[in-house]
Amino acid sequence: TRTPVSVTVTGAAGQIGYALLFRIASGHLLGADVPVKLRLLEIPQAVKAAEGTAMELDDCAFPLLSGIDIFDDATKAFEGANVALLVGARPRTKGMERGDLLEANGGIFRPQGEAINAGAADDIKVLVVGNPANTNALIAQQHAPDVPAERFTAMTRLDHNRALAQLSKKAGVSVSDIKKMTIWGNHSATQYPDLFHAEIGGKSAAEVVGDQQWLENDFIPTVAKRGAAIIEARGASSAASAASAAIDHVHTWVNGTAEGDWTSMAVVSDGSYGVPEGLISSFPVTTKDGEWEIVQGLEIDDFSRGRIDASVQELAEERDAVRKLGLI
Ligand code: NAX
Repeated sequence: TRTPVSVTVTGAAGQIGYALLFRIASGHLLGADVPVKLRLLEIPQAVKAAEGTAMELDDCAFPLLSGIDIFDDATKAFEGANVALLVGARPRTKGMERGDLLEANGGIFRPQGEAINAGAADDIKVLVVGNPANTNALIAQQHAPDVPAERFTAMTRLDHNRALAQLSKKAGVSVSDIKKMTIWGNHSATQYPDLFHAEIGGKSAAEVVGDQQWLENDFIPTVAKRGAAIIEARGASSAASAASAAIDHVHTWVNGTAEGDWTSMAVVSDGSYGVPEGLISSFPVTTKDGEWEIVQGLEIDDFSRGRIDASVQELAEERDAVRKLGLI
């Protein structure tokens, strides 16, 4: 039998954690033949709640789950980790300025980056879910100098999946009929879901829909503001859909994108498409053998250029702000 893969999950007692852990343990993260060991990280006040979730995980008797350890210390939690899902973060509360938010999260993601650097397995893959996800990933990455930068990614797969769902409804096709969806930029309201390169039956989705009004005034804002709409309706932020997207992100990264398709991941820029090198920005990527590659050579028209630049500008401002705070 295979050696279990160690998966560290932070914020394990939170609502995304609750939706995520059971799917990891049942084999959806890595595959139905891959045993997993869970390492849960929580703050001391939430360790008891994490223990409760661990009891329920035990009670599922998942054949692939070979153990659960719970920590309130990052260094221990990331020891030997092959996959790290950084979900726990400091949410923005009333009266908090952006600087306060970035600083509070720097206090979480800096030590976690250091802990990953110190003790994670050589093949560590990191997905940051906790917001502001792209910049939290940048902070962690900057404090893990011995880990290849490309192992740090942030999640825009939920935005990607939201875009697939909205387009499938509008075009009256199944989500599996849609290929090459892209989210560009930041996981924030400035993100740019791109229908010009997305395809339905091999044709540009923007052409198939043929409704620029809808694309600009309905589709883009609906996808970009979906998180707020969920909070408004549910009284709580997206949890199961976020967990599902995290599963998709890692599964695709490890198992590869399909021929003729790609996915969206926020990854360290190499300067492609005018995105400054080093920023963790969402791109169209293909994956193979556990590595990602930014899709090259796409033509970017003026409309898309403006949208991508605006979101990337926001990322550059966030990076400058965390630099000024001495967090990177
Ligand atoms: P919850 O508040 O339910 O859970 C967060 C958990 O993290 C809590 O149990 C808390 O004790 C724990 N935590 C805080 N600091 C920690 C630390 N230093 N180490 C370990 N654990 C720590 O939030 P939840 O709804 O689960 O959301 C988690 C994060 O995901 C939030 O930052 C949220 O904004 C972000 N999201 C990101 C999305 C994305 O697409 N990238 C979408 C969904 C979600 O909004």
